[in-house]
Amino acid sequence: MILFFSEQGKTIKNGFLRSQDKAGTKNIYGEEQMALDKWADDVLINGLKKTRLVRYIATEEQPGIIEIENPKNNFGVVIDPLDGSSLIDVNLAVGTIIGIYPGNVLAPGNTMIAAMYILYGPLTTLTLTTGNGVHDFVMDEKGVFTLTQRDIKIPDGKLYAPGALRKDYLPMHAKFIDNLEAEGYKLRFSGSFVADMHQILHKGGVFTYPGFRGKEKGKLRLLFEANPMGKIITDAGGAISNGKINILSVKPKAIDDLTPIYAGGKKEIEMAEKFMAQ
Ligand code: AFP
Repeated sequence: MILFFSEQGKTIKNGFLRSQDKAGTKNIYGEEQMALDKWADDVLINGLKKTRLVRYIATEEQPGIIEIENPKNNFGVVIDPLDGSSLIDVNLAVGTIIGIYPGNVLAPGNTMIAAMYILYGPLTTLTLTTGNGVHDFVMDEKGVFTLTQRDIKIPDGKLYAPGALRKDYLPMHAKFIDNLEAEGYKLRFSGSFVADMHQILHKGGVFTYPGFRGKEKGKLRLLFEANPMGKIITDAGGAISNGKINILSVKPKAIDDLTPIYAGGKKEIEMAEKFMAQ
């Protein structure tokens, strides 16, 4: 992990300073890549290759699963190197999401042994679970992380972070959102899944990027976004659903699978499933 922050003596801040441009290439979802997306991808992949600590690496920026030669362990890692990269040029918080499996990454999320995200905001923070609670760390100027909050549990709260355009909502989802609004939930959506989920984790409520008209599977990625975040929110006493079932029980078919997401407090996820079943 520290590699990501200190590659060639440069911190992540220097990475942000160095490049805020488009890379001129597209990822497997057809989305334009930022130079920083590619930089973060390279740093993480090369760092993992050097350590040989894992066998499989899949990232949001790569077309296939990378298998490392002569690995020391059988672990598989899924990485969204820079989540929320459309916010880089406006200096809003973005993140890195990582999930670790005991073996190949094309497995249900509930087989993950650890998950974490890093949030690059005014502070760089790390939120981590290895199955024994969710813990927050803050990074100092040397790249060293110090524990700031142990065993985080999602509180009751009334925030909602709704992705997609309202005009494209499916009818059941529209009713769910109407219900949240009627119950007094406050809107908080930045366009960075990591930043939005971090807020939900600490203040309570629900994040959703639903399936919508023309894209019934939604926009977010099962392997790189939903599953690691799903493990974190679940280990913090919350839940994650695709509107019908727990996302963590879904067996991925391919690394680029998409999924509708409802993630947050148990109460809100039960409410979402109730509305989506109508
Ligand atoms: P990137 O990782 O490609 O920047 O995508 C960000 C994201 O997957 C997620 O972080 C946001 O919640 C979502 O997209 C925002 O999507 P919209 O731009 O459609 O609001």
